[in-house]
Amino acid sequence: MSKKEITREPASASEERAVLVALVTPGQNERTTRDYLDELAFLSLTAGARAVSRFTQRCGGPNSTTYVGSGKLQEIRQFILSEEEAGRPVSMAIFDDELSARQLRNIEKTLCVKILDRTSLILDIFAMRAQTAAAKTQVELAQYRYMLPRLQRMWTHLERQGGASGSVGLRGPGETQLEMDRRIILSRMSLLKRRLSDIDRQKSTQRQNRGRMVRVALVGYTNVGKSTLMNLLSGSEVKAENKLFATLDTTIRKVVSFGLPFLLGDTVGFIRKLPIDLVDSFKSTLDEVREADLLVHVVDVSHPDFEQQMAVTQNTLAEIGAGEKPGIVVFNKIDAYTYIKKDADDLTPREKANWPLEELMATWMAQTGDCIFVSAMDGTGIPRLRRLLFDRVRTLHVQKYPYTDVTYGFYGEVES
Ligand SMILES: Nc1nc2c(ncn2[C@@H]2O[C@H](COP(=O)(O)OP(=O)(O)OP(=O)(O)O)[C@@H](O)[C@H]2O)c(=O)[nH]1
Ligand SMILES: [Mg+2]
Repeated sequence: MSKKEITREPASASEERAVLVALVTPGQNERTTRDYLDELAFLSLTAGARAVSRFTQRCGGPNSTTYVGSGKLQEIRQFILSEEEAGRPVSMAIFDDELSARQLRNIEKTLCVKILDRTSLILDIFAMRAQTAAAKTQVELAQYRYMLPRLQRMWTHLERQGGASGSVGLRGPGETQLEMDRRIILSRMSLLKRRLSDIDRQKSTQRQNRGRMVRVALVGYTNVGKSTLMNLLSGSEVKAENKLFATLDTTIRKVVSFGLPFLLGDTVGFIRKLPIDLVDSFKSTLDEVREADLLVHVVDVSHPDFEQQMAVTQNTLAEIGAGEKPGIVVFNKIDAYTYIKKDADDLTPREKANWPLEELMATWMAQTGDCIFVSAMDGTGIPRLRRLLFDRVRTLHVQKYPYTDVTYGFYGEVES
């Protein structure tokens, strides 16, 4: 069984139009696929392309040559052709999972539009967002890492031509070109790695020179409000917007809470299906997380999948070796929390989507003491968050710098 949903929304002149493709498999049910596609649509919008149609296919797993079955691929092709005829050209197809060189080659041949997958789309956004030398170098390295195993597809047509005509001369350049490309990329990659290790060294010296202060890092899924909280707590002006991966570079600010100074860092957000290779490329950015004394895990409680987003964040933290760090959980955006109220005579089992905020709060509070519910938007709970942070930072400070004489200033009244 397959399903096609078409949303015809007007695209602005400069905006590209895209179709999205995903699978429903035994390990990924229809609802999860829909959520992934919602996120993919948001990612593509962030990159500058409006998703005009979604194609899903129910199957045992991705087809090794074309990802979806050939019938589905034809259906997508028909849609692209009909849009073209109607004067609304679709310029790309975005697949929700990482595609192999072979899949890319075959799909491209059939659909004749640009083919992207989740990873290359994320890389594209990263490239757009990178500001500092460190971020730019990291993105370029990640792009080459992605490109290298897929290089061949660009040259197979030349090799095939050569093979068909039996012309060694034609096949030769194809292979040589491929070899050359590989060599150029590999040497560029080692240059980038060297550059990154220089940057790492500089950063680590900078970190050592930061003085005797506890280091706190804001971590969490992308778009949950980390930068907004950073601005609120530190009085800085880090860019915060309703786009994925607004922050790519780590920003560190000194915050003085009730007289006690500490360092607060804003970091790159995490996302589902982010290949570990890519996470690896962002080592410099993630060092801030790895070396923090306390992690503030920010969660967008108004997002229907916030629990899954929390799990993704925890897994990513574990992958980078920061899974065991002390932390607090900040459930943000409580102003936007909504639930479906059930009628008294509705006897169907109640789900989490039907929980009022108070119930959700009580459940999480019972599970973990170190959590707090706030709204960075309207300021609810922020004084309590400051107080909780202060308490945790003070404890860590005393442990880390037992002989430092810290005179704590004003403790202040904390609103409840
Ligand atoms: N309703 C509501 N929106 C919020 C709240 N906090 C942040 N936002 C909005 O959420 C969006 C994302 O906020 P950011 O602070 O950029 O989120 P981030 O976690 O830094 O995102 P990335 O850097 O992209 O990973 C922005 O449009 C904010 O205005 C809140 O408490 N309530
Ligand atoms: Mg941010």
